[in-house]
Amino acid sequence: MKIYDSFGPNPRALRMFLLEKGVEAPKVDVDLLGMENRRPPYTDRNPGGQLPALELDDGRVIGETVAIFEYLEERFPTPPLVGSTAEERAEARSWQRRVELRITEHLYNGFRFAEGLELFRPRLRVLPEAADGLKATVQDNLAWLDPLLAGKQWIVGPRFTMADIILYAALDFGRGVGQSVAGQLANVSAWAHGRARPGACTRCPRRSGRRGDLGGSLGLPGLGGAVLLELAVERLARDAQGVRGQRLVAADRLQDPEHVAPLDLGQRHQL
Ligand SMILES: N[C@@H](CCC(=O)N[C@@H](CS)C(=O)NCC(=O)O)C(=O)O
Repeated sequence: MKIYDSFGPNPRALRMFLLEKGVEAPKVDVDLLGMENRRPPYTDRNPGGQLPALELDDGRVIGETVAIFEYLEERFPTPPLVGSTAEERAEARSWQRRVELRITEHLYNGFRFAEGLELFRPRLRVLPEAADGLKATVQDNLAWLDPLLAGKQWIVGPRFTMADIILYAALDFGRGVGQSVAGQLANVSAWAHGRARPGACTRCPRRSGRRGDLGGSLGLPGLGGAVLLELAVERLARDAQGVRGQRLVAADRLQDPEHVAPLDLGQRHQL
């Protein structure tokens, strides 16, 4: 098994999923900025032309983050991140659909059609005129989600699932591109900051130096400096941590498996 990896929230979500499962797999870095993902040989393997992808030992390549999650869940059922019964799986899948169809897809397109415009113009049809509406839709649907999270530890309820990982990766990305969660959404904020569980984050080092202004100095007008910095920091952290980081996380999880919260996840995984 081999992961085609890059910066960006979807590959990050897969790395988190693997860490939660305690599964290690070799990673091949694909140059997303250089559009390696949009041409052969990558598109021969994954015609969707996006990341991540999972190559199986028999050479087949699975694209689409959720399809990869579902495959990994079947191969490595413990701990369950979809569910261990038909009912649990159905619950997690219905929340995954809601989260993606109502929130994360609009958030990503809002970015692609605005701050990411020049990066995405050569890749797909961009609709700059839709960006503001998409970003507003994200906020509308976060406002819809907010009361539904009241009194809940995780999106599904008592169980941490792929829906938490998917939403967390998107909202943390959103923070870096001007699509933060509105402060008045107390339940979403509490969930995103791990405050849903008192003390969940007390042991977690804060990531620093994530914000800044690299401006257009890297020759990518339209891609905000904050995004570039975020991507650079993410890559550096990933490269620096590598397998050692994964082992530390796995050891930490074993000692204290209860203390895992979404933001905690991002920080503890250094991803
Ligand atoms: N529907 C895909 C979306 C994946 C996606 O948007 N990946 C981004 C990285 S986070 C990507 O490949 N962007 C570069 C591009 O689209 O060319 C999935 O769920 O896996």
